[in-house]
Amino acid sequence: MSTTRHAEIAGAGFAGLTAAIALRQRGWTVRVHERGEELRALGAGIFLWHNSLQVLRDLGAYDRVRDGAHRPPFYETRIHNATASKETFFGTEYLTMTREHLHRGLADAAVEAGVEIVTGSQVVGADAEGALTLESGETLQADLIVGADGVRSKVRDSLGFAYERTSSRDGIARVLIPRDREYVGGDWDNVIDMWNFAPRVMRVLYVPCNDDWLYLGLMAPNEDEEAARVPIDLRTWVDMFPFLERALQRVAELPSARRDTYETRVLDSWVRGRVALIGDAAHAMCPALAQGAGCGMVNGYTLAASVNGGDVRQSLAEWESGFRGYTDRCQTRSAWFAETRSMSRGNQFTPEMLETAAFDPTLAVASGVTR
Ligand code: FAD
Ligand code: 5PR
Repeated sequence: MSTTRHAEIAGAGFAGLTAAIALRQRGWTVRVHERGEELRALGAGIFLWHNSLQVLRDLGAYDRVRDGAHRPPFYETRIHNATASKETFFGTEYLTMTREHLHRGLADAAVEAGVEIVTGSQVVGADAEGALTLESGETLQADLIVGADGVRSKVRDSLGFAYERTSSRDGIARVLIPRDREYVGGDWDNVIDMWNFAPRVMRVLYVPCNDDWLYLGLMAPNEDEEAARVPIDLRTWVDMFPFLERALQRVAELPSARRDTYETRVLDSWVRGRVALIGDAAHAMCPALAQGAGCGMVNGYTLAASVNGGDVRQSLAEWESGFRGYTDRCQTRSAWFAETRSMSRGNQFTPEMLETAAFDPTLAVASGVTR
């Protein structure tokens, strides 16, 4: 009788791919279903912090992600164009990169590890006994089902997990444009979080991703029709950020600009029988602490480490009670930042606010100490 255990995963995003690599490296056979016809990441840039970078190191995927990413010297906060703080987070490491770069690194590592990825495969639901159902009507049995199918998770909703949901009052248009030193002069390697409150609330988050690409996040309240428009209303943005005019012109020229709002969803549980939820399916959060993908990757990794023997159902329940706290606290803190906009004051990344970023899941897994 074969002792190899098998996992079916819904969603080839950052969380699903991380779980797939970690399970495969622990001897599981793994199949990932991605509804998209191609493997790719939507969106612009992303931050990864120590917690998820430690996961990448343990999976052997760190070097390929670091190469082609950016390590900003400072996280600078400006309010009404005056510098409020230049933070280094007490040495907590982080990298910025394009989403495409991170996604390609994870997808390549998954394929090298022997994960089977099926594109154009849409999941419609799961059951707690370990069955995954596809749109084609096919039902697949597994020892473990992972729902990593994002904020509108079919796996989650087919099983009727209960959740509380709060929507954000601000939204953000996220774009990548070519980097140019002229946009901000000598500070151009920093992350620069530029806030304005008068005469209206508008914010530009400036994030170098590598030598060539700059991620800009243009945030405004949803109710401000001019500032929330996409493609962006160039005059409205240049009025507020005149020194960024050349960069904003490039943004206005982009054909495919989109704008997203965000929400917090807190589930009563992440686990039902043989099914576990990770990533936005389990814990959609506000982006303020830039930890949505990071937590998803950490939880995919700790999940794989937790089902390394014994009864899968019991291991999953222990995984949730042992590891969920870091994500819950991050969700709460991120939602508070989004609600109060208090990041604009600078020096807001206190050790408490950095708890999830500084967490080392590889040490927790090795030592068995969780919280
Ligand atoms: P997703 O990335 O949504 O991936 C889900 C995958 O599943 C997709 O490939 C999708 O096509 C597939 N799928 C969906 N439904 C099905 C189905 N039925 N069948 C098969 N496949 C399916 N996080 C960070 O860590 N750092 C940041 O800097 C950061 N910045 C952010 C900025 C903003 C403005 C926002 C809104 C979010 C930010 N986040 C950040 C959060 C991050 O984007 C998400 O948490 C992360 O993408 C979630 O990853 P995931 O793998 O759970 O889900
Ligand atoms: N961090 C990042 C981000 O994209 C956003 C925020 C923080 C990387 C989006 O606005 O505070 O909202 C934030």
